Amino acid sequence: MSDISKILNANLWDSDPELWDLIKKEKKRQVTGLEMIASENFTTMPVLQCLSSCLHNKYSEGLPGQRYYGGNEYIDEIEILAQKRSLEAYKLDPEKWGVNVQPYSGSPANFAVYTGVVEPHGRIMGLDLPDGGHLTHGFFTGNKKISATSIFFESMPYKVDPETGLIDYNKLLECARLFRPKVIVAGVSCHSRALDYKKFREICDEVGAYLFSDMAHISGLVAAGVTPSPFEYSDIVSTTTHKSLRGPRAGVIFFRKGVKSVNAKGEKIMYDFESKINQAVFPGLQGGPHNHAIAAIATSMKQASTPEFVTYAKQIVTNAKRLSDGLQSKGYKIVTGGTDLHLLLVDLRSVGLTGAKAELILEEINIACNKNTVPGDKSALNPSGIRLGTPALTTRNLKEKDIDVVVDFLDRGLKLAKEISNISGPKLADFKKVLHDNPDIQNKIAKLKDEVTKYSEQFPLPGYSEY
Ligand code: DSN
Repeated sequence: MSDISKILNANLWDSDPELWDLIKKEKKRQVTGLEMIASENFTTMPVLQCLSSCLHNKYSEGLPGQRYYGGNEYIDEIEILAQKRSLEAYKLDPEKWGVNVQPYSGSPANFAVYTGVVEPHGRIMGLDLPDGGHLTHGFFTGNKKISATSIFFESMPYKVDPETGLIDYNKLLECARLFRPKVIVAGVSCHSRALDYKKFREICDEVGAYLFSDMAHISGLVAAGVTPSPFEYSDIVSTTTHKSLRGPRAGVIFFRKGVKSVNAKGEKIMYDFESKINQAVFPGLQGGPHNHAIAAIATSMKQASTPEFVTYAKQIVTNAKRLSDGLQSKGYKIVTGGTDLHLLLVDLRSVGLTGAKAELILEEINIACNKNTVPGDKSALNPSGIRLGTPALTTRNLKEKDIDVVVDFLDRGLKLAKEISNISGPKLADFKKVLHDNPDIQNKIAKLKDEVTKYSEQFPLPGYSEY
């Protein structure tokens, strides 16, 4: 074989053992740990096969039938299939809804929506990041505009009630009346309750705003019909496809089209989102679509339309409720008192722990989660809670009885964190020092990690190769 042929045809494991070794280590981490990051999942073999297919090779700027390059006969068919299946997965009438499947992921999708329908420095309201919103819904701090949404547009946050943890819709209305936003975003990254889309619609109608729902976290639950759908009340809906939907790392935007209303003279007023959003995605913000990801969207939307997926989505919620009940029975405070969805937020203030310490100890015992602000937290840099989700564990076929075992692991891990904190005092640096240097603590961590590892290994990732 010539040198060039060797490079072109070699297996990754032969041509780049250094990288291959790292991939295998990551695979081992995924198999031997409990993945409880609420936004993560293990995607399916068909999705992975699309992602590593020849579709990756093709440039296809533009939309099907209107490409800037030749050779897109099959790419067009694939994108049209992805569009059709995306509408079908959410039972949308193609006369009334359009869809763009090209956004690279959720953040570019959201920025394309703002770029398309809000003028520069136009006004946007979204749930504040520390209250469970997303960066792209307009996050800024007292001295810095953090998200590009707050740099290129004017954003104003709405909040949750610090006592109940629930969205304060009255306050949102009051602020919206003053701020007069062009867009109100209904969407969350860390909120365990279903949103009241009807109420959002009423508020939008009163202040003349578009209702833009970002259903990224819950799009699998919406497709399965196990949580209220944003489509009935929204003008525009975006989603990532890799969270509860279990598809590829990508984004999708749905927008209303067709007749919006008929005026007094009998003239039809049409929605005008389609060209604005399509043009914002390309050529406004992106270049060539990721065709391998678009194919993977197509196959994951097909999966999401099956009875098996409904069973999966129901189990995600059942598992999250069981997790919440189990933790509450062991004395932990769950923000809002429980969950309707796939995640929950544990408020650790009453047990004298911080989110950072909890995240750290759980990582030490092979449980992945993330520290998170809880309502009323003074500092976003030192949050008081952890966010736990069940989509990934449910993909690995954990059921209620298994969640009880997970609750026990979490409780033992958090009690160990408390023991360390009692020795170290409040500072995280001192906590880390005790965690790493104290032989008794190290022994306890090693024992618990071993139990978690052995338990996790009983739940293989179905259909997966060694990478
Ligand atoms: N990073 C995601 C999450 O964890 O919620 C949101 O994009």
